[in-house]
Amino acid sequence: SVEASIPEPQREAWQRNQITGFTDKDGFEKEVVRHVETTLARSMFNCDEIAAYSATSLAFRDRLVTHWNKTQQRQTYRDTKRVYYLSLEFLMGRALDNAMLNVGLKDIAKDGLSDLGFRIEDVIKQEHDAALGNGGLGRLAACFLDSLATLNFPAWGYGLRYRYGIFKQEIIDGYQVEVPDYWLDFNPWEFPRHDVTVDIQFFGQVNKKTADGKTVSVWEGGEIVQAVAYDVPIPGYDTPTTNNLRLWSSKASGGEFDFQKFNSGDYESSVADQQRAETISAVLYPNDNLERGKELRLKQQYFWVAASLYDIVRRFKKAKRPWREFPDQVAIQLNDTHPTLAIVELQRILVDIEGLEWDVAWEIVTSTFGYTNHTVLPEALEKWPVGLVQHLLPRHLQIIYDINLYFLQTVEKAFPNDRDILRRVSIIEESQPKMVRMAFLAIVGSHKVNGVAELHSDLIQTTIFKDFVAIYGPDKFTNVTNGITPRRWLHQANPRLSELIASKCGGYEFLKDLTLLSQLKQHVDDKQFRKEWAEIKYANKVRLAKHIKDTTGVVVNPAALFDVQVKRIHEYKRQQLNIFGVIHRYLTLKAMTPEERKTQMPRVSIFGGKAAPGYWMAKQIIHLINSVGAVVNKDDDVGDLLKVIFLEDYNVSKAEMICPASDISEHISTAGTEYVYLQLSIPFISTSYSFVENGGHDGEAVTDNSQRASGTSNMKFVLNGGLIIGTLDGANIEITREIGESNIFLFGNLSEDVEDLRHSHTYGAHTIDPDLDKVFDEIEKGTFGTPHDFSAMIAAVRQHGDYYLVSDDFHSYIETHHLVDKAYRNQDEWIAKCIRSVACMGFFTSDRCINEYAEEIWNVEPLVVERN
Ligand code: IMP
Ligand code: B1N
Repeated sequence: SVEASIPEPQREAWQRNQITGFTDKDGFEKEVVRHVETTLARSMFNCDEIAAYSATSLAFRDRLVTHWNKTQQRQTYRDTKRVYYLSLEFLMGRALDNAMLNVGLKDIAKDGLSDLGFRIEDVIKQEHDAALGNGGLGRLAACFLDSLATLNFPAWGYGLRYRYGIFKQEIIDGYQVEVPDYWLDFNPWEFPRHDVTVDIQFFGQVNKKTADGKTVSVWEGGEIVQAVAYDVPIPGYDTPTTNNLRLWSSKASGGEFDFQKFNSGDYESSVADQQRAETISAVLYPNDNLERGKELRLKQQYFWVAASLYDIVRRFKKAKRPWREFPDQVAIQLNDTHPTLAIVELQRILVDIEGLEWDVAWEIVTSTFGYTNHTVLPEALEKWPVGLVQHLLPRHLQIIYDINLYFLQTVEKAFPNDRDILRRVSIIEESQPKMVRMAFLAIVGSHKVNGVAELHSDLIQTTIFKDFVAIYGPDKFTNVTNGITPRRWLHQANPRLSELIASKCGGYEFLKDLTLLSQLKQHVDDKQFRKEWAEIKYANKVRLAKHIKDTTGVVVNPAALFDVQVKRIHEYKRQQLNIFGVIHRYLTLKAMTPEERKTQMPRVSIFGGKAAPGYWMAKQIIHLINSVGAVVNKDDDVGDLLKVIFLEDYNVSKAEMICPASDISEHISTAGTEYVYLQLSIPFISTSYSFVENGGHDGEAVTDNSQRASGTSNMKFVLNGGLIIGTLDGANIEITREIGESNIFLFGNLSEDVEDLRHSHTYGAHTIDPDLDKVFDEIEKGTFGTPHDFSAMIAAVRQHGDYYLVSDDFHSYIETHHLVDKAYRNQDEWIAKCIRSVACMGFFTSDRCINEYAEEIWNVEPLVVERN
């Protein structure tokens, strides 16, 4: 056993000195003071809030490390199957608050910090978000880590340790300005593992060598970059299980620069080599749902995948099991196609390095991997030019060709009379230049493929992956509807609501079993309960109003209806529809008499989100929102009746403040496309809607129909007692199924009409909605600044076919907002709707997702670590 390897007296000495960690306020304070004085070398005379944050984090980190070690030892000792979640993005947000809540010692920390002269809220705010992701995909990975640990699964995340996460957004004169996010100045949550390094090879050539009568391919030459591991502990909620997120950082191999060059006086190029190596993990690509085919991106992918696999294989080999047991010990999940090279790399390790037969190796590989697809839009699917892969990874390209060859042979056998299917499903697209289709490679190399919402999973099986369903049968394809962690998105973000819910649901068990929320239904008619619920919402709005005042200078009335749209800025997400709607509201208010105005419902329209730096139209949308705000917010005619706010630098920690403060949130992307048409009946929705896949547009502008995939912020808003206005899209549909049609504001053209509508825009006279026309006229009059600044947004609707159907949906959007205003007047009924909705949100916990993955895809069991 593990213990027996250490001699008795030594073991005793270790055990005698075991670190137990603080359990009460005095213990906590001692640890904080010790860290302030020794680790930080400061004192009570110069302990500011940042120092208090650092010392508190270090105190909690120490506790986590003890559990982390035990968890890892236990997993190694039990030799159970582990899950490895490979994601190029982990949008973690802040760690301290989460650690305090998950460990269950936040109250102790609060009292202890107060003794030492600090308010815990102020201390928490000092932390810089870990923003290693763009949006939904990265945040999903973070929620999954939380659930994996909470449910006691032996699981590791593997990612890249970007020096710069997603940029910080500043709004200057109404425009987005990107500022680098250097977040690593002081990060108490990571442990550099300078002893855990992997040499990663790039470029070079492949040579055939014969040894013992066997010919093997040897990849030689090229350059080596070193991967260094940084570990981040991931605490589960109310469990000692603490998993690991391992992030790789790149470094010139050998650690230093090339001394030969240095000695010969070639300083600059030796420094350049060093910098080139470090460039690999320097920066997160800031595009959401867009692959731009940059060589550095492919380098990032291989660097991260190769280091992770080396680590996984090394760990497997420690137990000295036969190779065929690899899939019994290891499940690897590919978060989108970004880590698809892992399939090729494992095959290379098994065949070239470990000397396994191709077929034996391939069986192991395909049993190990699972692939999650997050988007159906063909243009958004990752493809790499064959020439680039050849240049960077010559051996991998050969293996890809072999994988493809064997795959196409089996297809040919199964479909002997169908030549065209071979062209359609080939991993190599015969285009100019030839391309490697990563999604197809991911499907062929995995045993399961899943989509992220029911509709989305149906869609991939009937459209983009249809041929693969015919080839492999339907069982290879499945659905795991996305979810969110209720620990961060309810308990941490909205502690008072969490407490109120706990008082009605038999304590905090619901945080581990979210279906327990259904007990709230019994209390919908409880007047006192509703009153408390409303008070909490109001307090959350006051908190957001204060933030708005502090950051924008605009005073908003917390009693107004808060209408929120926060997400990445994309034309398909239609922030432009929202702001045109706001202008329409403004014009309507302006046209009213003071008497009429008195009858209107006050509104605060809140926007937030980043535009990809190269996405010009998205940046114009941000500019219009700010320009409208500048005019409306100082117009005394409307006063409190309308305020327009753009919140700078939307990120995870801001989302935690915004979600609990929304009355209504907007999830309003277009339904429609030119080339794929689907008719699906949705039994629980009374009107017969149908669905059309989104797509077809010019490269840079939008390559995202992700809302059709799932969308996860909608879940966060509803879980926090807000209602939503939305189109029938991804998870909106399942939310409707759970909470009922009467608790959601659905609008928009039925997608069966979309094709015709688009067609008429292009070929007929496109009649713009008269109200929208007025909005455009007002913009063109210069009411909101230089009209030229917004001419492209208007032209997109008037002249360029209105691809996103802004005009077609405008009327129904405005009408639905009237319904929202009307419903909000009846506060009692509104609150009842909110409570009923929350009661039905149990399905959307990421715990449910993880259990489904574990059972259907990974075949792993939880491993409970004993408490001490
Ligand atoms: P790795 O699997 O070698 O990367 O180790 C991961 C973590 O598991 C280590 O940091 C240890 O905490 C733990 N661990 C690894 N090997 C052993 C072992 O043989 N006995 C106990 N714990 C181990
Ligand atoms: O993944 C989320 C979904 O909830 C969203 O609907 C979807 O938009 C999002 C390439 C992506 N799909 N594809 C991406 C991100 C970055 C990148 O470089 C693609 N993100 C999604 C979670 O399932």
